[in-house]
Amino acid sequence: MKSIVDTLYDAQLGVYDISKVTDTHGAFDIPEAYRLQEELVEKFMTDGRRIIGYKLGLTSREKMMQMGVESPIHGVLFDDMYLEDGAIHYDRLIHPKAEPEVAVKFIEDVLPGASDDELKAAIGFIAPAIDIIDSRFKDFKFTMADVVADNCSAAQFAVGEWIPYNPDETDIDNIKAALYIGDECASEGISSAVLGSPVTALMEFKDSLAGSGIAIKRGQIVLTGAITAASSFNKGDIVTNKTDIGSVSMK
Ligand code: OOG
Ligand code: MG
Repeated sequence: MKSIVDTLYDAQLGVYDISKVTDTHGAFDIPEAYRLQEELVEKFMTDGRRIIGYKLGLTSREKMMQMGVESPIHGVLFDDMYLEDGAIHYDRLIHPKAEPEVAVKFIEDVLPGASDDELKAAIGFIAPAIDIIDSRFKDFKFTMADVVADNCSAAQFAVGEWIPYNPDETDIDNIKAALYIGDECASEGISSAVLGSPVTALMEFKDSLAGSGIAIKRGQIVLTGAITAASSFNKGDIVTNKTDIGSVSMK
């Protein structure tokens, strides 16, 4: 029988959906799910993909309710997921959905065990972002262990213009965001929906890495998690996240 990692890897590269691996391979816990994610990430890196940051997921109540899970998760962003020109690669997507998010860019390393203040001081820029999620599981139905092993449904993402972040001045908790599919507003929300503040989500993420030896590196991007529930879209749609700090579109 094919391993969990090979099953997820093949589904992603072959662009087809699969049953939950907790059904086909039996239940496993969250630490094991992160171990599988790491193995999957290593397999992709052997193919030449490069880690450029991380994504946080299920950080808002709306997303937790939509997906039926109850605590935040994290995954890896690769260089070829970044849509610098906003052109969506549909040939790599099974059943994509879009989420309005706030992205941050780090200008200093955040070492394991860093304090909250050190983390804040290491954030150089923030920007509006769209996270395209594409669960490899049928109908986006999964347990927390499944979705963690599947690199948190990571697929592609776009980021708008970066603006400087100042921990004392930037009001990162009150950014209004509205996701448009074409001319239609699919969802709207405010960045405080993400655990009260995207910075809180980042702090929890940093703390969760403490035992793993992984550091956030200078230059890396982190998607801080969906502000609203995710919305489906189709080929040809212009998808836009309109926010108080600017907008970003993809097509
Ligand atoms: C998991 C990924 C969730 C977010 O921002 O909450 C996520 C999923 O819903 O498929 O990216
Ligand atoms: Mg997301």
